[in-house]
Amino acid sequence: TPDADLAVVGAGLMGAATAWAASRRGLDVVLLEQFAPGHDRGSSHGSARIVRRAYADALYVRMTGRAMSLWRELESDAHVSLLRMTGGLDHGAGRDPEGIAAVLADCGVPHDLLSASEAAHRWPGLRFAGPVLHHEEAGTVDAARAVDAFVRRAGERGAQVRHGYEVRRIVVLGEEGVRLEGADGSTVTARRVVVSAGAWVRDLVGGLVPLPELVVTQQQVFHFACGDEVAAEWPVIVHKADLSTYSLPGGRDGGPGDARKIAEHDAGAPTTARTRSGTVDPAARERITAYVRDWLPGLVPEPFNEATCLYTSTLNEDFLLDRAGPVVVASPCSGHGAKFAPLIGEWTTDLATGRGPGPDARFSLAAHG
Ligand code: PYC
Repeated sequence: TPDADLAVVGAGLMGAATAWAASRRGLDVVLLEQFAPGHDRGSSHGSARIVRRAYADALYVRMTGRAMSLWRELESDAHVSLLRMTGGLDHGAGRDPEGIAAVLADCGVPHDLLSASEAAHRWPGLRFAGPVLHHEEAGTVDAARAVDAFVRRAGERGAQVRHGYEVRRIVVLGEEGVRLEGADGSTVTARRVVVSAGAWVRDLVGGLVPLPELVVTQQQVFHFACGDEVAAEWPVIVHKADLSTYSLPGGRDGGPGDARKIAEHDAGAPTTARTRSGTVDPAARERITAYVRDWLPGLVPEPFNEATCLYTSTLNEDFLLDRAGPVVVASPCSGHGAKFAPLIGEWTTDLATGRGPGPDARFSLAAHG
């Protein structure tokens, strides 16, 4: 008999959420992570990620609703506070606030459209040009604490959690499941495996699953101190004009929230998990500093901290969630998956067990061609 019903490779947000969902359904789970808890080598470190309902796509809007309820379930299950609701703003012609408003209206998500001057009056220290979409059901989730909460509650339900365990190879054993071969020479067997390894996904399953083209990029984030306490209360913001940016309350990763984390969404440099530099490009720092002076003049205009992280993206930024034999591929989340983590955990468990609604067909291997 296998060592576990389900092995999960990678204990970032998606793997941790899978271990939580699967252990809540009574599965015998082993969660394997190559690095130490809280490591900063992947995509799930730091305190702040955006949660929001605003998408120009009804599928994602509906998913945000289910994810939001599941975040609340995790908070109550783990007795921790993870969400900080600030409201959200979307603006800039490239973001199409009116188009998103129409989708939110169809999906029954409360929102309002403000003129640039109404928004500037309501949030002093921010600048706007053109209509601004505001919705209340947005804010941040503390990613690092969320991973801890998922893993702790999975462990308390019997999941084996092994940090510092590097899976070198996954061998499919047909109907019997999989054998995972560790760098230390040991093996783990399981009926199914969920591979939620972010930027390491191709190394692990490239030979087993027909993966579509995936691009790993090193993203660069900057922290700016709030010039006054009003800025600490600003909503999360997604802005697409000359640059495509997001900004949210959040201090130096893990630190207090009296600062803003600001970054470009689409300016990451292609890299790999093993060769990334881990250092910020000075040109990116200059672009964001100029952007802050222009659009967020209420902040102290020089970053006091900076960091890098990885995105692993599909070409159209739809998630990749599917199963080939006993192997479930969880995500690449294309830089916008954090807010959906507990829902993705449900879906990967559905895929592994063959029970439950599972993800939309848009996230299948076939849909990604
Ligand atoms: O999806 O809101 C988002 C997001 C923010 C930063 C990266 N993705």
